[in-house]
Amino acid sequence: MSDYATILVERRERVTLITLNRPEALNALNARVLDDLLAALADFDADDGQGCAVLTGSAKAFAAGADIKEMQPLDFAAVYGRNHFSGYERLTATRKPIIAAVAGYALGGGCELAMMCDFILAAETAKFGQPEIKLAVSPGMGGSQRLARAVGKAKAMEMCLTGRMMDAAEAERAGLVSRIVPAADLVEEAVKTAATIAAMAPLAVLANKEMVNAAFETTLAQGVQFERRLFHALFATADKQEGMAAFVEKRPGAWTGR
Ligand code: CO8
Repeated sequence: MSDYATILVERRERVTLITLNRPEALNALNARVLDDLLAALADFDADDGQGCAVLTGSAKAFAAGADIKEMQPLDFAAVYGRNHFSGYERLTATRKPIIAAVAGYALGGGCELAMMCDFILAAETAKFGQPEIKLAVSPGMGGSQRLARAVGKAKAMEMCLTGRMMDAAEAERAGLVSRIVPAADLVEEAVKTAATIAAMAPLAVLANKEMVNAAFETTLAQGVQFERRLFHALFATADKQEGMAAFVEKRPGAWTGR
């Protein structure tokens, strides 16, 4: 457990479980949530004992968006002048993987936060949406870009222009979530998946995350070249020697992270 005001942080062996904890506001994202998340993820990334994180909310809401009551008094000068909400982008600099475990509402900034994670596991109760247009604004934390990349232009455009929500089944069909699990099992299943990742050789985990992310930033030829360079680089690690020896000797690998 932790001293954060808006999140709970728990270490389960090599998995860090972060739970958004503003039940009075359906986990709406305010400035304090951002500070807490940045601090918790920086600790997680720096801790050699931790291999994968899970970010979750409550049964009712992963997060119902940016905190509308905090945004209400702000004008253009306030948000543009301070580059409001740009801090959330810093979460994507986390080098180890983060799984979003989404039950209930993931709306606006909540949907955007889930999409900043490396993949999304959804409970059958999950509902995703970018309803900002109903407030006469728009996504502001990457939603228009990441949703379009995740589900394609047609669905992303319809969701941003109408504010309609996508349920878990549609989100899985569209490729927004990796899979759907029963709501009662969501956190345990996400932690189990995170433990599987955290049990892999740490440098290979970083490299795999980095190369999949490169697919969204490069041409195909550049991405394939980047992948091959990282693949070659992994042959310089002690864990590669161990991993292949362990396979041949029919035993589990014992990683050193070197
Ligand atoms: N911000 C602040 N408080 C919220 C938010 C929110 N986003 N969502 C819910 N709450 C509060 C409610 O005000 C309510 O508080 P109170 O009891 O004090 O009135 C409490 O949480 C419970 O909510 P409801 O009573 O509304 O619960 P319902 O079950 O009736 O409805 C909904 C659930 C449908 C999720 C409803 O709460 C809702 O529509 N919420 C707002 C959803 C939304 O519009 N999200 C987008 C916000 S804008 C955004 O995210 C922009 C991101 C980019 C910002 C970039 C800035 C530059």
